[in-house]
Amino acid sequence: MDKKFYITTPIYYPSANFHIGHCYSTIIADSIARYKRLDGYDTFFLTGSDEHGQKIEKKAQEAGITPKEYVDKIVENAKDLWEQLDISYDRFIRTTDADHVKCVQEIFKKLYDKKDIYKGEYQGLYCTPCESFWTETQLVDGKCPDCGREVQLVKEEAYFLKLSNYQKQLEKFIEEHPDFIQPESRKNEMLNNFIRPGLEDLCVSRTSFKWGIPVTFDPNHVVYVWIDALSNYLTALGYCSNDTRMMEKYWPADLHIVGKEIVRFHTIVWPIMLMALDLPLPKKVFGHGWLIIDGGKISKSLGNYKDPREYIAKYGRDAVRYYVLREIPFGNDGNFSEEALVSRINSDLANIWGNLVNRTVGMANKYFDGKITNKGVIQEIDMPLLKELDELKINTDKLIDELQISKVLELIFDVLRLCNKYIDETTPWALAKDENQLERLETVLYNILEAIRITNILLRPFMPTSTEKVIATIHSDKNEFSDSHFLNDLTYIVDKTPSPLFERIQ
Ligand code: ME8
Repeated sequence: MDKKFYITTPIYYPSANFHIGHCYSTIIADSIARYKRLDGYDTFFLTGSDEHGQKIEKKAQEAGITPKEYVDKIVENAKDLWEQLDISYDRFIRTTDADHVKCVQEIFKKLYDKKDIYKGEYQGLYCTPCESFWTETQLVDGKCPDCGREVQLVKEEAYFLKLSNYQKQLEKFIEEHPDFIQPESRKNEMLNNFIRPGLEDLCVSRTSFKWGIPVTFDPNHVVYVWIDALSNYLTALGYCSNDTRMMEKYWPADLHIVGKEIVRFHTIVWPIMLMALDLPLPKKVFGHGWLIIDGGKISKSLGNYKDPREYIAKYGRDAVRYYVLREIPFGNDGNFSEEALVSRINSDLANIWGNLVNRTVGMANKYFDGKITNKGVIQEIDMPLLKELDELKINTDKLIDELQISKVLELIFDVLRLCNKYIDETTPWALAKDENQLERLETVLYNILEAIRITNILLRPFMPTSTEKVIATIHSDKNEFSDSHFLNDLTYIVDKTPSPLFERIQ
């Protein structure tokens, strides 16, 4: 069977410009998508914007423009941000795209015809900023448990999705697929706090505002924004079109990357929609932690953040990518601060990686006029480094599958650190003084160049720009994942005057 990989980010609300938290999910997804592509998977990477709902309607009203004008501006800004961060998405889906609108209408109708959606009356509590319904008992101090703001009592005629019908089936699926919800702690939270206590049917239409996808057979109603949004993962594959190739190739999704606060929608509502549509369920939903600023979640509605472009302009896109990927361990929250970003640039990117490349290229120029081949004078002291290089790809593959992105970078940087230690131990400057040691010296430099080349291949998904620079500096033409092991017979001709990979920041 062909290797395929379908990965998605949440589609974000364009209620305000995207911030570093949105960058975080998108950079993770981009890095994994790039990794899988380089690893030979036919990959489809989807991101986009979730444009309907009461919140956006209100924002547009406040700004005195139509909702579509309002979101158009923010989407343009978002696409520019993704370009600046080198996000390699295959489609940016907008929930206002014609194919999506049509498909959501068809999905809604299909579920209605199957009697999984029925008409009733909704009376309950709604948090507009989160576009979430809550029950009295779910509130915390009478407020929205997700954002802490006031909820409103709403009462309207509405359609409902029969979540209750699928409760047992969902519980069984989650128990039989221990990898479906990651990390494990979120799985337990979903089972114990939400599913096992009993699922109430979900209100899936609204009549009190207009900015949404109309229900075709009852146009006073617009489709609830979460039903609209979750469907994007299918509509982007042409689920409702005549061309079934994308669905056949990519469905089910391999990985939905989401923030921890929306795991609930992705592991309860979404699987139930899919069961009702008789479609297989996604293989994995990964609920990552939040970037925190001064102890609080960075959030559009709190406005406690800077435009990510400021960091990109100041430090470069790869530094921002590296920092967010490296700083936050699997599934945890992590503090975001400019100081920590600078400190990561200095300690890892400049001191370890940049310094290694500079030193090595400098020595290759000084001792061999920039040309290095393998003289094969191996010694015992080379073994730890060669062994690490041998196992590196196997280890990064495993960590990627476990979604331990921070650990992947830690592992690769450990090897770079080991190279710096190897230089200190093999003392090329001493070897250079002895005529009889020149072949050994060239072997040492060859080993280090191999280490630079191999680590660079595996860093490509995470830092696409800087790794291109390294490739150009050492003039390597073996840069595919299939080349990520020690090769004996390369000739390196390094740059005479390379510019530093990363400058130290004062
Ligand atoms: O929830 N730290 O959109 P949204 C880390 N439209 N990630 C963060 C973050 C932070 N501080 N802030 C936001 C929605 N995110 C829906 C999604 S999907 C079918 C519909 C990221 O604009 C994280 O991925 O509120 C979070 O889940 C998402 O942005 C929320 O984006």
